[in-house]
Amino acid sequence: MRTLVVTPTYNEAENVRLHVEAVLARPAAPDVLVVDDGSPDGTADIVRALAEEHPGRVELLERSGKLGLGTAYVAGFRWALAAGRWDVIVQMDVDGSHDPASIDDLLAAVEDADLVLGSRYVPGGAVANWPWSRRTVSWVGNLYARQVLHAPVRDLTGGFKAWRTDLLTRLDVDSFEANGYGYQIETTYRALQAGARVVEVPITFRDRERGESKMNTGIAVEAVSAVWRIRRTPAPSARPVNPDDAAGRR
Ligand SMILES: Nc1nc2c(ncn2[C@@H]2O[C@H](COP(=O)(O)OP(=O)(O)OP(=O)(O)O)[C@@H](O)[C@H]2O)c(=O)[nH]1
Ligand SMILES: [Mg+2]
Repeated sequence: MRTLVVTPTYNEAENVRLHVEAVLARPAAPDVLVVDDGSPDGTADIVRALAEEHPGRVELLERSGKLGLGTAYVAGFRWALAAGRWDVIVQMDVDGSHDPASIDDLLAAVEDADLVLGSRYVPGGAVANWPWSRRTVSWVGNLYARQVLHAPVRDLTGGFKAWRTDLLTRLDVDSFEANGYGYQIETTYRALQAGARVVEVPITFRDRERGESKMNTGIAVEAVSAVWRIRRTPAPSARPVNPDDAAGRR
């Protein structure tokens, strides 16, 4: 399966080279797309150098300013679907929290699934070196979202996932609205609504060791109300389609 790993970055100059080289070295030989939001620390320059070192395997999508993780993924997915070169798209963070070695497990599972979630909360999954405060927020947030949405998955807020590109096409990535943690919840929920085969594989999540976290209380609070909006919004296939919109988007 031809695979692309999409990673959004904002001020990740200390992490991006390590991440890209580790991804390229996986046995499946994935390509990499970095979606950078004009990082002032020169993250994009490092990606440009990597693209020269690995011709045809490293792509950079630049946006003008920090516009949020959710819209970065939408832009990256849209770009990848338009290019049409990949069967599977993996999304993951750049900061070492998602171990590139786990890409192998996600890809093995996506042979028989449409969406694979790297999951901290199934047997074998774990969270390493997170303070109890973040563990609690994550655990409670997951429980809350799972209950409100009646979603039969253990890790709804994780950001390490492998998508079959045909599922993303079916879901219409432009319909994704949430931006922070809500984005992870929304996209997995849309897949469930669409009847996709969603599978969880265990991962160990590690706290970042370099660079600064972009997570803040506002992002967590946004997710609390986002869950209710996500529940109210019908599945993409059930929404009326304006033919003009649809033509303009593709
Ligand atoms: N392009 C882009 N990337 C972002 C933005 N916000 C965060 N990211 C990236 O998204 C990924 C996750 O962000 P983090 O800051 O690690 O957030 P987190 O993993 O929830 O929080 P920590 O565990 O504290 O690191 C990282 O690769 C970030 O560089 C943004 O606004 N635009
Ligand atoms: Mg992180």
